[in-house]
Amino acid sequence: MKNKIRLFIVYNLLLKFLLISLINAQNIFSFTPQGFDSTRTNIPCGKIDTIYYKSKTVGTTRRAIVYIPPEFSNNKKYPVLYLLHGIGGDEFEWLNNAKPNVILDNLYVENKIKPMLVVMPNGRAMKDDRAVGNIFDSVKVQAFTTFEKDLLNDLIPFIEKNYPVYTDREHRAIAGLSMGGGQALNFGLRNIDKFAWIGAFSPAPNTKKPEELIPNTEEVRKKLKLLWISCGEDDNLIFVSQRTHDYLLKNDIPHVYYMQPGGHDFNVWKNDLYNFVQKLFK
Ligand code: FER
Repeated sequence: MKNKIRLFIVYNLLLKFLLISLINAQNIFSFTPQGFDSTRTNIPCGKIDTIYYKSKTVGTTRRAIVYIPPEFSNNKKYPVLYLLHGIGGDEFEWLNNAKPNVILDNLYVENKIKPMLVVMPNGRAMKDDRAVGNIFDSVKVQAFTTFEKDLLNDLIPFIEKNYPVYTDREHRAIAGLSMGGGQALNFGLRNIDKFAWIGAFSPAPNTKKPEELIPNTEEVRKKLKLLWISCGEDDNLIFVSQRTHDYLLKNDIPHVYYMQPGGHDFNVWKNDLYNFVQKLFK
């Protein structure tokens, strides 16, 4: 009899462990459900602002897109996600290809995200920042590096002056796709006093080499709230994610490493956005 009870307890514990693992795994590895990016009627909707800010870095007035969450109020304060585009994109790339406003509106109505502003800038910090001609031209690629200054010294101060947002690191996130993923890692990890949440979706070879990217392993281990690296399994750039992940593992730095089916495209990045924003500011 005693043995039977013992067996019963062990069996139950095992079952519980299995269920918890399954739920946890699903938390990270859940593919977008049907309708996640379909416009719903009769739900509160966010709004899209187009803003223009003076850039001392570039010497021009630059444009960015801002998603304002549903039920926005000037009497509240909001956290901010800075969401960056890829090498062939500009400030409209996310909006035109991923419907981030619809994805976030749907998550908000289901109580799955904190209300947040999403700022989508142009990460090619040069006078002519259009994605025309040879987008791999070294001057244009260099402009993705210059954007760190524009972001920190021009855009973030503009947002914080013109919107009711929190200004501490724990209420500021940076993420991006491909070149923007490299920027999110390079800028976020170098300015850990400014960003507590970092997401790299299929980061490109502009991502610094691991030793250069994270010389301060102890600080990163202690201070980061979320470090998210993901990539499509069939993406040619997967070596960038892999080498960064290996270094993080070796140095015991907690992070999400999310390999998903797919290539270098918006199916992957929409799935990233859907999952990443649910983890922010919580
Ligand atoms: C490269 C390959 C791809 C590179 C950048 C990319 C700077 C960027 C791709 C993208 O943003 O989609 O060698 O070098």
